[in-house]
Amino acid sequence: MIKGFIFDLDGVITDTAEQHFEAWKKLADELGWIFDRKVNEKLRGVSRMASINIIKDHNKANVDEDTLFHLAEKKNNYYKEALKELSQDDFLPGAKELLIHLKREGFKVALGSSSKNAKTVLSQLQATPYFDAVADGNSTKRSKPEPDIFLFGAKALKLKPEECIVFEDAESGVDAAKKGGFHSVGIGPKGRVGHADVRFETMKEATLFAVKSSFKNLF
Ligand code: B16
Ligand code: MG
Repeated sequence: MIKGFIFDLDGVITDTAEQHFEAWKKLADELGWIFDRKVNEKLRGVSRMASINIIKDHNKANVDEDTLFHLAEKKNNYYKEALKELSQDDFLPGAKELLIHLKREGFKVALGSSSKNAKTVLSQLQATPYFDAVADGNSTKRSKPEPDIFLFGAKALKLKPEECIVFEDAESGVDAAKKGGFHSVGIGPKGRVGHADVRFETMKEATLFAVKSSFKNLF
């Protein structure tokens, strides 16, 4: 029986991929590193430190852990500056409608994001009231594809994994949901989230009616 929903943030509720890209690009340009959209795609749902390691490895650069941490911090400052422009108009189409519908029907709702900026993003969107709990990049040590963030969210909702559906746009996020024993909805192309239990191309198609129809025996 489904009692709760756990939503990834970036790529599900809103899309700040462009702001992340611009911030990483600015840092990479300063360092003389190569960074393009193809590398950026590998960062979807990946934590900040794991992201900078991917970019560093792509450039075959030799950087110690301490410097790497400071570079990631620099990128984060660029990203945070861009977040100031985010507003309640920046929900992905369909996301706000689904959150309102879930509240109205009495489902419990948590956030399950790798981002350490998740609370700021929710606040900029004015989305904080739709969530009963927030699990983010500050909540657990291990990030996706480990299930820890979603398990933290489910625990905060006082629900078991099998009572929750996780919404994810990243391959590693769907892996994390499955590993934790959650039901999963993938948002995006088959090549990325085709391994989820159910997949929708965008959040627009993921209405509560469509979700209930896809998980018939669980409602
Ligand atoms: P931060 P999600 C993820 O958010 C982003 O998809 C990913 O690109 C980013 O590197 C990660 O958050 C960490 O973000 O630097 O703000 O801590 O999709 O898990 O909501
Ligand atoms: Mg995401």
